[in-house]
Amino acid sequence: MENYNHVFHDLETKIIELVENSKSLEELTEIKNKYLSKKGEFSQLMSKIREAQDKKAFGEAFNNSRKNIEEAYTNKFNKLNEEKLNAQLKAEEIDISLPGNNYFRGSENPFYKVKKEIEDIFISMGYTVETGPEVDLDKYVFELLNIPKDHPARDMQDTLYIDNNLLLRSHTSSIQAHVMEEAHGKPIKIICPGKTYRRDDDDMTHSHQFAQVEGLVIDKNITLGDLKGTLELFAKKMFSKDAKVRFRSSYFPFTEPSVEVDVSCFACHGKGCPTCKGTGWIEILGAGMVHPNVLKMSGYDPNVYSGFAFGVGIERVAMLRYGIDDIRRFYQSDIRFIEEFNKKVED
Ligand code: FA5
Repeated sequence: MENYNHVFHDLETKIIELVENSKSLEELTEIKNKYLSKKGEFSQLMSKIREAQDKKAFGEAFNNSRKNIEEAYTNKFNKLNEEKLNAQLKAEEIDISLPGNNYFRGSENPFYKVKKEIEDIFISMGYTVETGPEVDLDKYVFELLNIPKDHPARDMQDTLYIDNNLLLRSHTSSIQAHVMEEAHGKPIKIICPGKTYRRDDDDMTHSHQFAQVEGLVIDKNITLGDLKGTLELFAKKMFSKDAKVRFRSSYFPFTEPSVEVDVSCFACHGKGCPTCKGTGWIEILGAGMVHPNVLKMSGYDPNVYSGFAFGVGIERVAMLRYGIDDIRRFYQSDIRFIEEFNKKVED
């Protein structure tokens, strides 16, 4: 049997060399098209079979040579394909060792936390929340609350006037006057949180701008006992079962009788210190039974209806609740103070 390997040897060697040296799949395809396609150089060698004496041996030599080339081609194809895939994977690699982005988490000012807590306590007792204007008419801030013009009680809550009749409200009791007017003699059970303004000298427990929550209940058979029970429950829920509460008789033109409610000082536990001005107590609340004149002015018959009202300073409650020593810290926007406070709450 004749040996025809020499017919294919040179081209086979050349093609295998080209295949092995090719750098990309595209280059490999070009080689395939040029040499191995039907009309390619290598395939054309088959036409020489016509001249071969031993056609079977020629065919076998052709097939062997083609097999060698195909083997080299497949190996290279797989290798290049793998390289391409690896390169792609590398390009898309996510480096999980990189540090993540740090986002700054804001903290809520303790003032707002306490405002919400106060609201929650009273809502759980069946109160609804009302608001009113910060700039209000003299009628609502004073007149309807039994503080006529020239009444000396106006001096206690001196404030900023826009004109003779319009002023920054000095207490949230003005909201109660609005609500009573609109209720047209119907029972009321509300709290009214909001900002208030006074010509007060700023110190550790006083600010010229602060916030109060007003409470008002009007119905038949409301007594001082209801007021006392409500405020005691509030103080115990807000502070602790151990918080001491003191009721002192007091005077407000819009309540009769009137009381001041003090809570024992958080800083000295009643011994006396600068925070409580040496008294051992911090005033948080003014309260009393709604004055018959106030009921009458807003259309309630004092012989049928009675009610109680109270006004609590939100910052004072927050100071007690979280042991904050100076009221001015609430307004200074010092992020270190707020963050410190948040840690304290979470611990
Ligand atoms: C009043 O403002 C009354 N309207 C409260 C009231 C309502 C009494 C209904 C009766 C019936 P007083 O001036 O005491 O009362 O203020 C109430 C509370 O607000 C005080 O107990 C205190 O907690 C807070 N407060 C008063 N002045 C300041 C101030 N300058 N800075 C911070 N908190 C204050």
